[in-house]
Amino acid sequence: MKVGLFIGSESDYGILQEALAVFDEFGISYLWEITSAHRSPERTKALIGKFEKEGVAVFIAVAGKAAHLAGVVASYTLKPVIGVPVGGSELGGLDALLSTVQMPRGVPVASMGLGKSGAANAALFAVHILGLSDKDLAEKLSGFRKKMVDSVKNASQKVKRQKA
Ligand code: RP5
Repeated sequence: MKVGLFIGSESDYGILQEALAVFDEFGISYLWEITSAHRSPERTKALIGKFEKEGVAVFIAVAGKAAHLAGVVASYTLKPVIGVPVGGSELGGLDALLSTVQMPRGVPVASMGLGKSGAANAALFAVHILGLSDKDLAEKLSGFRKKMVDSVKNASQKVKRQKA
């Protein structure tokens, strides 16, 4: 099973990379394209169908400003859709956050937080979804969590040493 990712503009590429790095770490295949809910609506619709035919089980849509990409993707697919709002607009990303999260009842989007950590969390959330039907992946996730605990402990010890 693959993950399909869309970014609304070339300017979102730096955010996309955060998600791709997570998939590389977990050995998950993905497809990605630049397409916009507003600038290329027909292309967006066609790509959703193409990605589904190619085995995409979860979609991630990354967009800024009036960020309708995730919502539009959700309107064309029954696969789960995760939205990542992008900051940096004149409104500081609040526009993208609200556009992504405030979906009308009936067409859900799982909205993450803004920007790079939102993209990394979107990828991890996709791993959690895929892990429901893939034992090896679920074990990898468990290993990832254990490593995180170790890194928190190490940070605590390091800072205590430095401040002693
Ligand atoms: C959105 O508008 C894109 O997702 C991007 O985050 C934002 C700005 O796009 P550009 O003007 O940089 O192409 O559609």
